[in-house]
Amino acid sequence: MTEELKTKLTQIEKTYTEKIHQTASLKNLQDLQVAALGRKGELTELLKNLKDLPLEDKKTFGPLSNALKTKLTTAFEQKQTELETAAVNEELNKTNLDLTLPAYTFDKGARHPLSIAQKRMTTILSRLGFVWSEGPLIEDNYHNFDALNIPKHHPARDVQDTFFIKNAKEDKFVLRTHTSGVQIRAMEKQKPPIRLIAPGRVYRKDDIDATHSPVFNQIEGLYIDKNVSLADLKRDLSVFMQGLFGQKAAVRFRPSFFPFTEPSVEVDVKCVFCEGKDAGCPVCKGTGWKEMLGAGIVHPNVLKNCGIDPQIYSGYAFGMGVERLAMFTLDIKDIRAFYENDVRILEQF
Ligand code: 2NL
Repeated sequence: MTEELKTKLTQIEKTYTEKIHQTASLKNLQDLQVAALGRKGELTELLKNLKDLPLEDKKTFGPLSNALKTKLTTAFEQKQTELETAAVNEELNKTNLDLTLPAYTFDKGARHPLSIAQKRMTTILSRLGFVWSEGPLIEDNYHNFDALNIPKHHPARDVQDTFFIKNAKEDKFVLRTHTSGVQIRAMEKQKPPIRLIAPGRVYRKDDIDATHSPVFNQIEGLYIDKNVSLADLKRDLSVFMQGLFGQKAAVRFRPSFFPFTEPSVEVDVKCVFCEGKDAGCPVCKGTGWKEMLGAGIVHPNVLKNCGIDPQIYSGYAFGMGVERLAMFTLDIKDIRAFYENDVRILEQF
């Protein structure tokens, strides 16, 4: 019995070592491995029978069989690596590939400078609690003009300033000239407090030049609550400008007029280049200030139009051009640079 086992072990070792050596295909090797070490493999079967042997024999054959198992496993692995390497090499020799050549380069995409500017602005505003809101680009006359207290004869409604959409018989749709319609809808639907921004594309029938484009981007903001005043507006816009331009940024209000706010203000920021110290500063033209946006306290008529009682609530609103601020902060002199998509310009940001 023990002699028989010994022969068997030697025979398994010899057969498989030889066969592994001779085999030239991975498939073949796999079959061999199954035949020797698989669930019903020769060596596996042998190991299963060990448990019926007398203790003394177990002591001899146990270690012997296990050593053989390890030896064969290693041999299979080595052969597999050898065959795989040979296969890859053969493939490479066929194809004339030169793996030492540098890899192909390819152009990476990047964010558009306008997207960068918009993101910077909206990120700061969202930290101040403003919620991003959107609405239709094609707006009805009511949400673009009437609800905003813009009178019927106002020049903004002129065909020279606004793109009207021919809609069957009625001429009551326009390409939105500002994103205010988004805020109007929010006030119609929500009860105050309301604190939102409406970033997006707007359209005006301007002739194209270095600072004008018929399509541009705006961010409007609206805050409605009890007791909202110009002081809140000034504080929030100061913090916003500090976020954009650094701690030294200061804002100043100048009186202005918009039909939808009363009082209305233009908001300037202290020139971040010369801080008002250079009479020849090309950025602020020596004035020390740079106009940034328009704002004001929401007109009571606008609140009424949206079902909000101006006796209980008040609010501020502001609007600014993304291109204008982007041109200022990125030092771009011509608005057309944003739309012509010349990669030599775009890749600089
Ligand atoms: C500017 C000025 C402004 C607003 C926009 C607004 C919106 C609602 C109610 C009241 Cl729903 N006001 N928006 C207010 C003041 C100024 O924009 O020069 N934009 C480029």
